[in-house]
Amino acid sequence: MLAAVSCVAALLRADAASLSIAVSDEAGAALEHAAVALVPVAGKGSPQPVRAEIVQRDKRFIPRVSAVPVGAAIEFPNLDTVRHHVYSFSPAKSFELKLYIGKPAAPVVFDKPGVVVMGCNIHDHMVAYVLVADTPWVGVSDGAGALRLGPLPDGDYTLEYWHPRWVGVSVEPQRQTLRVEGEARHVLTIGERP
Ligand SMILES: [Cu+2]
Repeated sequence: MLAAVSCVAALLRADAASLSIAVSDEAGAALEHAAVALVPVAGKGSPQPVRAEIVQRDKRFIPRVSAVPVGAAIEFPNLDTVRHHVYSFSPAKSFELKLYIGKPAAPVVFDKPGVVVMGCNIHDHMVAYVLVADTPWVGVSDGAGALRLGPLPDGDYTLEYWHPRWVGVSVEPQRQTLRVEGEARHVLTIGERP
């Protein structure tokens, strides 16, 4: 019985940490739409394949910014009554979903890390961004500039991040290393340039 209890305690400890991130611009204003991933320094994050969705509605991609683990299968349902033609030329994922309405037959699998920029061939203003990272711990900052990753083990991590402010400047995620222990907090400042 004692052994069982200590085993449960060890399991809880192994995944007891979390990281809360506050994202702001250089003036200190909360910044929405920062894509963030926390990649373990030792070994891989071993992400499980996940499913996600980027909807087209009112000639916009929703969400505009996503963060997913490597291997994620993303559906692109078109809820508009006009056809869209979704494409990307990004090295991390080059693909094309030719003119369609409704849901394409197969999701698009994002199998390489990096930032993927997507557009619509018909509507030039439509654009969406996906940060793909080799870890299960990913997120996007909300309207208050906040996001929380976890539960995850204590340890050393590389924080990868990218923001649409950098469109036209860089589509490379920026990186910094940090140690996460317990309920950790981190302030991330994103300027006009990486
Ligand atoms: Cu379109």
